[in-house]
Amino acid sequence: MPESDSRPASNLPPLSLHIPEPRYRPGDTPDFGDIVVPEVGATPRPSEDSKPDAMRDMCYGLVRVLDFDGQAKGPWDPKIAPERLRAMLRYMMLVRAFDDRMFRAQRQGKTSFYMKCTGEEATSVASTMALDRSDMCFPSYRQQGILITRDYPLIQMMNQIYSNRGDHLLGRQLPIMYSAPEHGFFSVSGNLATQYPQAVGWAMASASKGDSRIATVWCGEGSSAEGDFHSALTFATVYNAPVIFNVVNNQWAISSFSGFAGGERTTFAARAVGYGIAGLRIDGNDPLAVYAATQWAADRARTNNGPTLIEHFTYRSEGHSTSDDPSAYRPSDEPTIWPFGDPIARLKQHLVTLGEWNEARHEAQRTELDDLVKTTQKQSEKLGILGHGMHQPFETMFQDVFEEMPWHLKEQCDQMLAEQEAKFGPNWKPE
Ligand SMILES: Cc1ncc(C[n+]2csc(CCOP(=O)(O)OP(=O)(O)O)c2C)c(N)n1
Repeated sequence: MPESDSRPASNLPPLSLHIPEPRYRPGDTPDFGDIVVPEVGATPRPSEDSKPDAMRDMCYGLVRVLDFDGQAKGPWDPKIAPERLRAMLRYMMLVRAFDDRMFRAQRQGKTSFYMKCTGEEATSVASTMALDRSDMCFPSYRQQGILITRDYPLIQMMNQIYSNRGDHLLGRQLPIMYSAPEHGFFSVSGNLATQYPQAVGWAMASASKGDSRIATVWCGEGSSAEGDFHSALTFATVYNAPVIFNVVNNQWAISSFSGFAGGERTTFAARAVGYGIAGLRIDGNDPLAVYAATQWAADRARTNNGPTLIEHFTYRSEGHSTSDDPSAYRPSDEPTIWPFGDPIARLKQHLVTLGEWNEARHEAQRTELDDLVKTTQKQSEKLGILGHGMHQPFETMFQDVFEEMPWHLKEQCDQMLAEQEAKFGPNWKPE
């Protein structure tokens, strides 16, 4: 043994590896009593040009505006007019109605796949409402609320989910991987966190062109463990990019609890500290806190004060996707005992407390939105559902791989068309 390695190891304790384990498994009685819930109004609101190191405490606290009695309080209260609060409630309810309907469509075999965002509606709807329409959003697959808040046609979302004749992505993408750049909604990619550095690049381009638009990007807490997350934060801090990073900490990444992404030792907002980026940790089930934090970060970015990372502390109430059964890895009552409640119920209660809403209006709106979703679904289904033909001409499969089709793709396309003709005849078209 070389001299330098000769330290006697005999009386050192054996090393051991820590394997994170969620506290509660199916059959256990979960208890979230130890989650620190600061008083509403107790968290100060620093100015939008604060230095990131003055924001340190914000990364470990929790910005809250709505208390559990439905009152808005404190320096973060964005003081939104009732009309706009009702619009926010309507969008969140529409997202939920849409999710419920599309989930059912998958169970009926009309589409291959769907993902809901139940319980997380505020993290996309309220933040989108705090942005300008021309700001660019880089979503993960769980921010359908952005499209809905920007009044994107529901039928186009459904056509994409059904990969039908009306699908403007021509059936090339997995259901829910929407793309609507003209609505400020960047194409959803299946590869987690790739949108993070892309959003920063977009924000850098905006700044380098002297534009006034900013970028916002979302990922889950699980995805924050990807290398792209690090690249994005590094580029953003180096170039002071006008970007808002949203980490939706819904506690779960499929069956992995947040501890596997580093959540046992620190908060996700605290990742901002090491990069010299402003960090905010907020109650993600409080639509007013989401709105206020986004507005703060947008003002900061727009005035060249740099990027912000917002951790939305929330809970994924349902399965990860239609392919997931959460009862296999967590207690079934966890979503209902989550201490921050439901974002829709909380905004509803706030409006009722203000005297701007009531039970009858709520029920009427729910019925109206269910009907809207149902009617739109019928229209979309006329353009095709799963298993009822291919709906898109086969040759579209070869288009847009490159801007211009190279010779070898043309050759493959011609070969396919010749086989199609031999099999189905010259006038055949997909249903
Ligand atoms: C690079 C990459 N790794 C793994 C996957 C498989 N995958 C899809 S979703 C997911 C969990 C992501 O969890 P989180 O980021 O917390 O977001 P959530 O689904 O909770 O919204 C995983 C591992 C993937 N799509 N891409």
